[in-house]
Amino acid sequence: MKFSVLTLFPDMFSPLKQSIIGKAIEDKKIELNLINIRDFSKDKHKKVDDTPYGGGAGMVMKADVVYDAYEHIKDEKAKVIFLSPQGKTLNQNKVKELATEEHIILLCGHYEGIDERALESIVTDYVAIGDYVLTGGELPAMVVIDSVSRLVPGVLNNDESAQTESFSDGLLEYPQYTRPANYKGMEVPEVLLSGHHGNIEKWRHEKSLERTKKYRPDLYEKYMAENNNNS
Ligand code: 58G
Repeated sequence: MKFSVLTLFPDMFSPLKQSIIGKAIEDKKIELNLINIRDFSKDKHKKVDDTPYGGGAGMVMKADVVYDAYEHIKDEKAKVIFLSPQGKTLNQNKVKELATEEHIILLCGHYEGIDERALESIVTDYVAIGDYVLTGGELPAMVVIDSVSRLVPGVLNNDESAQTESFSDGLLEYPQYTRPANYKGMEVPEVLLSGHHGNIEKWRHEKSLERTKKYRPDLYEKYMAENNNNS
């Protein structure tokens, strides 16, 4: 899986060089191609933005500079995602769909956004990570890269965990425990020490339902309607 990022701030992506995603890049399970949009400014002052037509506050990224940066990495087969508060909110289903792509291009805006004509010519998908406004698309782009990368085979130690976890069945994850069995008087639930895999699975499913009902009643109702049961 290859990610190409068009950004004015390529250094903001250094956190991805840490931990699991960093290891996946080293192991060539994923590739991260950072393109500095400013390198495509033809202006002697490396200008990338200008004041908005019609007036108003702030600056707008210029269509020609953004388009020329895109042309440098152009790939007809790739999805081009613009991270924007106007996009469709990312969820685990969209993440799964993106994980089947070979090459994803992420376009990050800054200031008041990007000239609409550049967006119309290159963007295939508009994605938001939530209903709030940020100063740039870089943090959302990192969220997309992280969430999609962990579904790429070989990125997690345990590929099974990405499939059996929260949201794969529309429920929240069950609680986890590790040694010691008694921590400050708080015991690990007996069933988890029993070695009875059938009972453990049943207990975990009950806990998932209980948590989902308590913290995400919206997801709980959806699960109950889809699975048509009353447990
Ligand atoms: C309005 C405001 C239009 C993604 C800002 C365009 C990007 C939030 C998200 C922008 C973002 C999100 C400029 C800064 C996009 C541009 C960027 N804010 N919720 N801001 O995913």
